Amino acid sequence: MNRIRPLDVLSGLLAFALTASVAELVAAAVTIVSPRVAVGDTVIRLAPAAAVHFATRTFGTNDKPLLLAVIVVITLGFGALIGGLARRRPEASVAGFALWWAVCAAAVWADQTQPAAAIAVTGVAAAAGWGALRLLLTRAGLEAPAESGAPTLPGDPRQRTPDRRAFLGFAAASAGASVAAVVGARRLGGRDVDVAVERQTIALPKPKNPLPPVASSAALDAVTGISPLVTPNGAFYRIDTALSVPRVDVQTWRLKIKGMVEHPQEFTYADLAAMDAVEADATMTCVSNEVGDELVGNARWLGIPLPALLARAGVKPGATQVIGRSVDGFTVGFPTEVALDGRASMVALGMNGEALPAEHGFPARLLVPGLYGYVSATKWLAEIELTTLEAFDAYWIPRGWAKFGPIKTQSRIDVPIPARQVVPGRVPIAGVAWGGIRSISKVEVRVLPAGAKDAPWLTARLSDALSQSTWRQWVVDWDAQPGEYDIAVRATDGTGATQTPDIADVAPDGATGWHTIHVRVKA
Ligand SMILES: Nc1nc2c(c(=O)[nH]1)N[C@H]1C(S)=C(S)[C@@H](COP(=O)(O)O)O[C@H]1N2
Ligand SMILES: [Mo]
Repeated sequence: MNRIRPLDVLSGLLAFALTASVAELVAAAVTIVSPRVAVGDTVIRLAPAAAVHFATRTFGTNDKPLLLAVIVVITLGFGALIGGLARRRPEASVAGFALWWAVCAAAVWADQTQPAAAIAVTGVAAAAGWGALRLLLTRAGLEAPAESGAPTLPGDPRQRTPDRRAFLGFAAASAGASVAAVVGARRLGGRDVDVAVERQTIALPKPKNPLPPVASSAALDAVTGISPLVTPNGAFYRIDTALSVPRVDVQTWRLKIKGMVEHPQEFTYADLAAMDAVEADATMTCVSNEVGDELVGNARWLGIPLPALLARAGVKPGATQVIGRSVDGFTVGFPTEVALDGRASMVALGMNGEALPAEHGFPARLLVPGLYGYVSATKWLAEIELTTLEAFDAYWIPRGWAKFGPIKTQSRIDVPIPARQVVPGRVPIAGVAWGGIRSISKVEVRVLPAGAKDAPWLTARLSDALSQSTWRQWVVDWDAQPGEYDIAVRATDGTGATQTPDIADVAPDGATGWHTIHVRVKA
């Protein structure tokens, strides 16, 4: 019983093939570097410079593919070895997969400094391969036929001889799964796109209506702790369902306009950039923003007006809904009439003077001022589809959120910070307030001493309204005396409607209530 059985060798090879391909697929799905590539990078990094030079000279630009091919061959050879040993030394198979896991996880980790993803992705792949090996070995005859002693009876579990049919079935399934995983990994595509480079090299269109730079006199940015009037891109909140940020290749990216239109359209990035672009200041916020929370930001957007794009396509009568679909399948939907009512709806390409950051939808996203993001702001936009309101519910609608999502008027206190003690004296109470496309006409603050029933509402000083669709900063100078206070804020929008004190949960259509904080002023 010392001979190595070919079926075991084949099992090991197939199991490691599965491990390697599952690793490719999962890595592509979460857009981290594939273990194969990471190991290749590590080899290149660790190899003596002379060896790298030799390889490049000898194999030319094929050195990388060759290295990757060598890694595959070594992996499969290692698998064959482990398979051959597994029957007599079951611990060898565990050790083999553990070794593969350790090497690949370390290489991915070193490449991307994402330890959790590195360990998880390679761990899943190793587990899949190990499971496959167990299944295959069982079909190849897990128990050795009894060598000595009493002859086994038919039906004795030890009498398992290879069940070649079952083995072949499992072997084919394993090989098929490997091929499917590799194909899937390829199709997930875009893996090698470096958005950072694309963003730098892309030419943003020049706006037809360049807005003047935001004057420092327009803002209350000097108030310590207040949200800046324009949120820097790096500080802009991020909300999406994407497990990892889609990396879109702007060269192959297309924006389609389809559905109930006379002339379906397909634009390249260059096509869009050649159209008349506009700038608009708009505040965006998430329907799941709790009262006083931070899922809100204000930016200067640059893009192609949605009405112009829809006019090119020719919206058919009865097309009451616009759907925005992203490269990863996420959808939003909003009424066509909202897109055309004069607000600055656009396919945005730029944010605060830069190409959209990857996290915020590079290369293009929808922006519809006055609507919550979940019904309007598709990032990594791939398609605009015209349909009816009845025919389609976008991503979040069946999940318990309202079909229509106009932004509710809200205000937030940024300072003072409740957890910190306040020193007596002049203390600014300040924050931001927003009202969808209705702007903000007034913000009031009430400082209620502990135990008091009522206190006057103090009118806050406001920053300029950059547009009807942006938030305004506000500040009240408070002469803080020792004691405890509940400070509340309420905003009135441009229509004269004041925020309701009634508390509503974020679901289904946005939170209401006055943001109130409790502060202690030192004695
Ligand atoms: N592709 C895609 N776009 C999306 C989402 C998403 O999950 N996927 N989430 C939306 C939601 S709920 C909000 S609030 C905004 C947030 O945009 P931001 O991350 O740029 O702030 O994006 C919207 N666009
Ligand atoms: Mo959202």
